[in-house]
Amino acid sequence: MDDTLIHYLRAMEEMLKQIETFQEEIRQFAATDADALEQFRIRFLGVKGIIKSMMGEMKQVPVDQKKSFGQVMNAFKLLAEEKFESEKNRLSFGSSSERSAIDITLPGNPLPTGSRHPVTLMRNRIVEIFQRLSFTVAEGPEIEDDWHNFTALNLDMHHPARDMQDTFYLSTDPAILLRTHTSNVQIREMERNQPPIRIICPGRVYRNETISARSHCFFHQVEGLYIDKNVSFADLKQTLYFFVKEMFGDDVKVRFRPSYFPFTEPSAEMDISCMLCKGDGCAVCKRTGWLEILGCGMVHPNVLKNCGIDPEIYTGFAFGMGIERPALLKYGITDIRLFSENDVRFLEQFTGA
Ligand code: 2NL
Repeated sequence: MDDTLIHYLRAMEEMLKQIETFQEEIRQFAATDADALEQFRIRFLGVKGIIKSMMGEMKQVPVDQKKSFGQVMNAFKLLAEEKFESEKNRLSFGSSSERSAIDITLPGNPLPTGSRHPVTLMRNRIVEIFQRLSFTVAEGPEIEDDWHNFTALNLDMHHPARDMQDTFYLSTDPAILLRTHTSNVQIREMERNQPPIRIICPGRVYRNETISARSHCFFHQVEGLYIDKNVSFADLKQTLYFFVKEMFGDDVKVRFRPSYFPFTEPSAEMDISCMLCKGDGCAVCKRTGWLEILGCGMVHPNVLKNCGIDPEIYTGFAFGMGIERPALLKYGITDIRLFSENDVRFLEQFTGA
């Protein structure tokens, strides 16, 4: 036997003993926590670990011994790998309560919450201001009869608002139509109740108009009605001034213009100074410095009579405003059709009040 062979065999023997010791260590290993497990991995399976460095000895092993040395090393490696996996599983799924697969202290996955429609946001703002003045919300049908939409409101048979081109009538029964304003709700409330009546009526209304960036065949409105003894035009002005200041801020200027509606007498329209150009004149206010926001007036005595309320005892005011127009202004939207297209990319842009 030559010296090299003896030297080699001694080295091999030494190595096998070592492996046996390590194998015993591995069999007995039980990780107390993730740190201990990581230390185990680095010690045996790491790039500079025991197994890697022993594998490095391969090149010194004579060719005819390589196979059996390889088998020993593979068994050693497999043992370490299996121990690592089983300890890892035991730590994650162990019965001990602090070793849970689910870390309950982590924040949860966020749920998409959605957002309110800009028309809803604008409607809520309007309604909330009037609720502070003790108005309560009233609702009614969108499919209405001729009486509640037109006749009770003092619109005679020849009024242009009754024209087929403005109103959607049911083809099977022209006495039934899609309401053109939410005044039908106020008529129904007055028919059912005696004053005091103080209501705000938001809702969807329909007009047979050509659809464009500025107008649609359906849109939303808020109408208000206040009937009691001694309700005056001063009450009307004060209520609407309060509303405008709350809605558009203290700096806004207000303008009252005489107007005409068949259901109010006298009638007026209210303008506010354009908030975009501060009254200087721009494209939005058509260079006038003013924006029309609502129509109003003292409820016509004929309307009160039509609903069974005595105009000799009671007076009241009413007003109506669109929701889409101020929403376009507030959010800088240039096409009214976006409101009804239900494109999430559009809808998810609106937040807050
Ligand atoms: C406008 C104008 C207005 C009314 C609506 C009303 C309702 C009843 C009786 C009397 Cl039951 N009036 N509503 C009054 C004046 C104007 O709306 O420009 N709306 C967008």
